[in-house]
This record gives sequence, structure tokens and C-alpha cells, in this order.
Amino acid sequence: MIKNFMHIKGEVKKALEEGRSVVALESTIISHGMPYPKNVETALEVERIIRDRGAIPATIAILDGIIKVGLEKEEIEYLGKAEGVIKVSRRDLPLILAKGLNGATTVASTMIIANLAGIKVFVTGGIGGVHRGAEKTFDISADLQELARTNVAVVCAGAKSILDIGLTLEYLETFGVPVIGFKTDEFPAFFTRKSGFGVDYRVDEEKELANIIKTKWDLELNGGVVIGNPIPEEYELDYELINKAIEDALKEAEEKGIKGKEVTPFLLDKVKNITEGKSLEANIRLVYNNALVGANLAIELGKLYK
Ligand code: PSU
Ligand code: MN
Repeated sequence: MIKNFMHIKGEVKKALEEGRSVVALESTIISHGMPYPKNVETALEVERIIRDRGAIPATIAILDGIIKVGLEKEEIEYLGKAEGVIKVSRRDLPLILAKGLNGATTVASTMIIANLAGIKVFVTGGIGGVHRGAEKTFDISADLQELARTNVAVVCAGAKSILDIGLTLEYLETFGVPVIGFKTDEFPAFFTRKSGFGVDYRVDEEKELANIIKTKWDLELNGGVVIGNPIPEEYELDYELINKAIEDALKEAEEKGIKGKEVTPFLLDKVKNITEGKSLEANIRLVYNNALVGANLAIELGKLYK
């Protein structure tokens, strides 16, 4: 039944059938996370990095109401350029498919689709989380619930401090989601290597990551795993600079009454403007670094699932 809604690109389909390693990629980062044309350049370069390591990339989006697992270059270009592509999380999926619309997938919906397609590793920039002030707004990303239930490993550079990182980690703990620091003892804060919050466990090799992930699923402990892979030192932003930018962005969001699914894209755009594009460059570099680790992890997991 689900197959009626989904189109898996030939290259990806073949790789899955042959048991080769595939890495899922989201599309909200393309249509809502970065400006054109950097978004398209980055998405294509990420795919190249993954191929270079010997894995197959599968960028995921919804086009004309069809779930696409693996996009053509022109489709990535379209998502990067088009205005008004809908940001699609779990709750949006049925509407966008039934109405035959275009949509960019978040971490939550990309996990759902990756899992349906049989892809175990997903690379992104940062996960959504518990927003600051969530005790009043209840603004908690659906990404966290998805991590609690769907069996996909997510390689990210942590979570931005537009979120309440402490509460995000507490939420993940409550729902039994392992949070692993890749070569770090601290959960990374996207633009910076440090957040002030530790991780449950530090792992230094992709092979060990793969072992932990497979063990979780062998035990039928359903749900994802968060792998926090810090931005490389040379691209890290200044802690003070970024926090000032985030404070200003949060203030403006509050003044303008930004709510719901608009909050995250609004904050991301403001931070980019305040840091005069420095944050964009950092964002690109950390995604490349995640792609490298994700591809290696997919290959190691592939060996275990042979
Ligand atoms: N955080 C980032 N960059 C992003 C996003 C989050 O640093 O591009 C995107 C991801 O697609 C994530 C989504 O899944 O925003 C979360 O949105 P919300 O908080 O509305 O659930
Ligand atoms: Mn939200």
C-alpha cells in the first residue's frame, strides 16, 4: 500500500536491493534552512561526499504528492529555488500527499520515509528540539517524538541554542533515545563544539557506533539514535557572537509573534543575517562533516547487516 505513495530512484533502489549502504538526507534544510543558490550547491556536494565514501545518497522530498526517495539534480534545484514549498513534518504528510502538493521533509518526516524505504542512516545539520520557553508555548519539535519511535540513526551537529538544549536532552532521555557524542564528551551546539551539556556516551569510531545501533534494534528497543558530531574546529563560530545573535533573533520572534512551524525557519534566517553569513558557512561545513561520518557509519552498519 505504502509503495503507491513512494517512488524510489533507480540508483537507490538498486543499492538497497544489493544490500549496499544508503544515506538519507532531508530537504527542509534545502528549502527552509539555507538561501539559494548555496542550498543547492550544498545539497549536491553532500551527495558527492557520500558517493565518494562508497555509499549512495538519497535526498528525500515530496513532489506532486509523491514521496521521492532520491532526487534528480533538477529536483534539488527546484526545491532550492521554489517559493512556498511546504515544510512537512509527521502531521503534514497525509494532507500533502492527498492534495498532490510539494513538500520539504523535516527530520521527523525524513526518518519516517527512510524507515519505510529501508534506510538506516540519515544525515542532517541539526535536529529540532524543545524550544526555549516551551513550558509556556509547548513548542517541542515532532523530531523528538520521531526519534523516540522510528528506527533510524541520525547524524547531526547537535542542536542549535535557539533551542533549550538542556530540556531537549532531558526529553530524549525520557523517551529512551541514546545520545552519543562522536569523538566528543559534550553535546555539540551546531555552530560551536561546546554547549555546556554532556552526552550519555562518547564513541570514537564509526564501527563502534554501528555496533551500538544494531544492538539497540536487535533488542527491539525501537527508536532512533542521535549521533552528535561537532563542527570541525576550523569552522566553529565564536560562542559569544552566536549567542548574542540567537538572543536577538529570539527577541524579534517574540515581538513579531512568530508561532508554530514558522519559528525554526524564522530564527535560522535571523541568525544568518545577524552573523552576516558566517553562520551559513559554518552550517555548510558541518553538514559536509556529518555526511562523511554518516557515509562511514552506513558502510559499517552494512557490514553488520550482511
Ligand atoms: N534545525 C536546524 N536547521 C534546520 C532545522 C532545524 O538547525 O534546517 C529544520 C529540520 O528540518 C528540522 C526542523 O527537522 O527544522 C524542525 O522544525 P520544527 O522545530 O518546526 O519541528
Ligand atoms: Mn515547533
